[in-house]
Amino acid sequence: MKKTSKLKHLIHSQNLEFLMEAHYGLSAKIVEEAGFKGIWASGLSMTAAMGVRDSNEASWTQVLDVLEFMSDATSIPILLDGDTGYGNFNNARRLVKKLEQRNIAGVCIEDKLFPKTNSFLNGEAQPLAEVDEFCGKIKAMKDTQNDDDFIVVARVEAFIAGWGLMEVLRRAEAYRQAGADAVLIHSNRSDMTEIEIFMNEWNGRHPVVIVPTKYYSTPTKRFRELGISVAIWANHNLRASIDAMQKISRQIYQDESLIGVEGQVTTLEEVFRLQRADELQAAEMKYLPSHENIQGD
Ligand code: SPV
Ligand code: MG
Repeated sequence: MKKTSKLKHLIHSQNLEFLMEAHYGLSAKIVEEAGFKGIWASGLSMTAAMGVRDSNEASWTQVLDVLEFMSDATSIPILLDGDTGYGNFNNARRLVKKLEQRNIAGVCIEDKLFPKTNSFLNGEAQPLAEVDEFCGKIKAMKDTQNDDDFIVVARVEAFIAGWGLMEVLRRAEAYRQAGADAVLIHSNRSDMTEIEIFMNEWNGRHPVVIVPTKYYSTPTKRFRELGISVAIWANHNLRASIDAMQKISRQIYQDESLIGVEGQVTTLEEVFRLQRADELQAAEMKYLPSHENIQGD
């Protein structure tokens, strides 16, 4: 099945489904091996891994380069966190074209202004896009896609910006009518109350995606009860790897030795396995001239 169709199935499945964050080829592969059916290419995580801020400091083509490695390394679909679409409708539709060329299954755009800032940084101070302008962007993206199953998710930032339920509903409905395949309702509260009141009013109109980073203590069964389609674990590979890298760097710095760490880190054999070194060895046997043949020339 095409990656786009796989993501479409996830979004329309009757069960709660999950996307797990990855931020480069290796982490994408690790997500697939863990059993996940899809990947969230997180803007926060990809930019943090590049050493820059989540404020469009990385150009969209630099993001595309990372995505290409992620896509090549995996067979499960990737949903790109496409920020605001990196400009107006024209930039966003060109993004769709380039994503399809790289076999990325879908993109999520948020109704903020370029350059954006992460929702958890001073969220209420962030201006939102005009609804009509954002709807035009969604339409342009849907009109541009070649593959009918390519997914566009519209992310509503009105709760984050402090606008309240009526504005969230107005925007979600407008984005649904503009052709978005799902709406992502974001909240920075530590409980799920905003999502709950939205789901009650929304009444199953269209698939809903959530990012429970801040309300992490809510049991997953509550997402199911509310009829959420997809939950995104948005940044946990990044955060786990930061912790691991900080610990190992500090220890090696202090010890000036590897004696104490060898047993704590992944073996080189595991690194080679993840890189599929065996496939290259087999290919060399098949395609490189053998030593005897070279000598015989
Ligand atoms: C991301 O992962 O970059 C997201 C989700 O956009 S959040 O950080 O919660 O805004
Ligand atoms: Mg983001």
